[in-house]
Parts: sequence; C-alpha cells; structure tokens
Amino acid sequence: MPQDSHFKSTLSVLPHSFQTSFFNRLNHLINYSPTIGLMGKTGSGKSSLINALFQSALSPVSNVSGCTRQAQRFNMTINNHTLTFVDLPGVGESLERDREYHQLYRNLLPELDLIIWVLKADDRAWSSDEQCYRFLTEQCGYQSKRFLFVLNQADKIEPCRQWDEQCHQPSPEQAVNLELKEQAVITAFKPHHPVMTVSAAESFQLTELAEQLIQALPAQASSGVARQLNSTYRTQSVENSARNDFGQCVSDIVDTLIDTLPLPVLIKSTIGTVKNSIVSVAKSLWSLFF
Ligand SMILES: Nc1nc2c(ncn2[C@@H]2O[C@H](COP(=O)(O)OP(=O)(O)O)[C@@H](O)[C@H]2O)c(=O)[nH]1
Ligand SMILES: [Mg+2]
Repeated sequence: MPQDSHFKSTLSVLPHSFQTSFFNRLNHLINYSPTIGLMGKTGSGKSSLINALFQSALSPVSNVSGCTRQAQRFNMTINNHTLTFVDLPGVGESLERDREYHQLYRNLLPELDLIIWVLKADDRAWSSDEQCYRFLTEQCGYQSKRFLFVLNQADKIEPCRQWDEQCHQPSPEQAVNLELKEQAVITAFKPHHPVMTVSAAESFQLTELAEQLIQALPAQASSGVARQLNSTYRTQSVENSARNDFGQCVSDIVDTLIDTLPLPVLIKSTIGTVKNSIVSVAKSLWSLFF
C-alpha cells in the first residue's frame, strides 16, 4: 500500500495487528463507492444537474428491478473509483397501496448515501412530490437528513424574461420570487438541510450546491463524491469539508480498533495517545487519496 510509508513514523511503535487492521480499514474508506439517489419529476433537470456538477458523463448500468417498478442506475468512474446514481421512480405515482414500491424502496434505500430531490422553480404545485416524500419518510423510514432539496431552473421563475443572461443572475424581482419559492419548499417538506436554488442551464449557484452536497453527505461518502466533482466546483470549502469528514472517519476507525482488537490495556492507551497524530497524517494526505 502506498500510504504505508507516510504513516510509518507514527505507527511503527504500534503492534503489527493494529497496523494491518488499520490499513485494511483505511483502504476500505478510501475506496468507498458512494451512491446518490435522484428524485423529482421527469424534466426537472436531474440529469442536467449531475452533468453540470461532475467531471465525467453518466453511463447507464443495469436497472434495479422491483418487477414493474424500476429505478435506473447510472455511474461514473475516475481512476477506478466509481460514483453511482440511482434515478428513482415514484413522483406522480400512487404509492399508498403499492407493495412493489415498498419492496423496491426497502431494497434501495439502505444503499443510498443521500437523495437529491430536484424541484422545478416554476412549478405551481409539488403535491405529487410531497406525497412521495411522505411515503419515503413516513412509510419507508428514510430520515429527512438524507434528503437535499434543489430548486432548479431558477432562470424560469417569473418574470422569466428578466433573467440577466450576461451575468447569469435573476433580476431583483425574480430574486424575490425565488425567495418565496424557497420558503414554499421549506413549508411543504420541512427539509433538514438548506434548500438550494440553482439553474443547471445557467450555472447559477452550482458552487453553493456542490458545497452543500458535500456537507449533507455522510462522512464516509463525502470525499468519494468530492473526488468526482468538476474542478470548478471542487472549492476550498468542498475540500476542507471532505477532509474533515475523512479525519473523523479515520478517528472512528482507530476508536473501533481500540475497542475490538485483543490488545493489552497499556498498548490500547498508547494507541489512544497517538490517535490525533494518525488523524493529522491522514488529513494531510487527503488530496493524495482523493
Ligand atoms: N432553462 C433551463 N432548462 C433546464 C435547466 N435544467 C434542465 N433544463 C432543461 O430541462 C429539460 C429536462 O432536463 P433533464 O436534465 O433531462 O431532466 P430529468 O428528466 O430530471 O433528468 C432539458 O431540456 C434541459 O435542458 C435549467 O436550469 N434551466
Ligand atoms: Mg434524466
């Protein structure tokens, strides 16, 4: 493993069994392959957003089947690292008494790190989105912190003729209406994370979206997603946030090993005292890994 050498001075005093397990788990963490769910009506701009945010194009993989209810799987790969997207069906369907949807989501939800929910800014009503959201949170038990709501196509908000095409920004009047729409999303969905108002077509506030996405992702997934972002959106804030998550995961690994490895108490306390150095070394190597 190439990372062994960097950790040598910090880890050499520790037992071999610890070193082996540590590198094993570290490797696992570095190679974690994130999966993001996509929700929202057809035409809301899910594909456009993903194509704008990430470096590589999406390629279709096999479909995940729940008989007639299917979710489409896409992925992108850079240097052998894969990021998967699952285009989820459900918005606009009658879900309540549908056992196949239950089955599909029972299978799917546990593997999703986050669901990006795309709403169209100029849509008048999101009742079918709300219905589907309630189904996922109340009946399938998916937590609200696992959803990131995106208000896309901001350029289409009324008065849509006023969009500033030179600066790729809304007019003051549009900005007021976007703010109202954002409030409407908050009222309807009570989202855990801030609602991100963007335009995929106009590259409006995609930096903010990328930063919020990295923050919303679980710690073990954020670095693997940051790795795939378009360089424009791989900002300092994105990198810091992912690096800190990575440090947290490494710290958790050390804690777990202290708890689970059959080692003398004295050795365990020694590992505890070098934990911060291990985490520092790992964080300093973040850009090498990701
Ligand atoms: N004006 C505008 N059009 C958009 C925007 N995002 C997507 N579109 C267009 O909306 C249509 C549907 O987008 P697509 O990404 O295929 O939606 P999906 O069905 O949710 O994957 C396409 O014609 C896109 O070019 C946006 O922010 N502004
Ligand atoms: Mg699409």
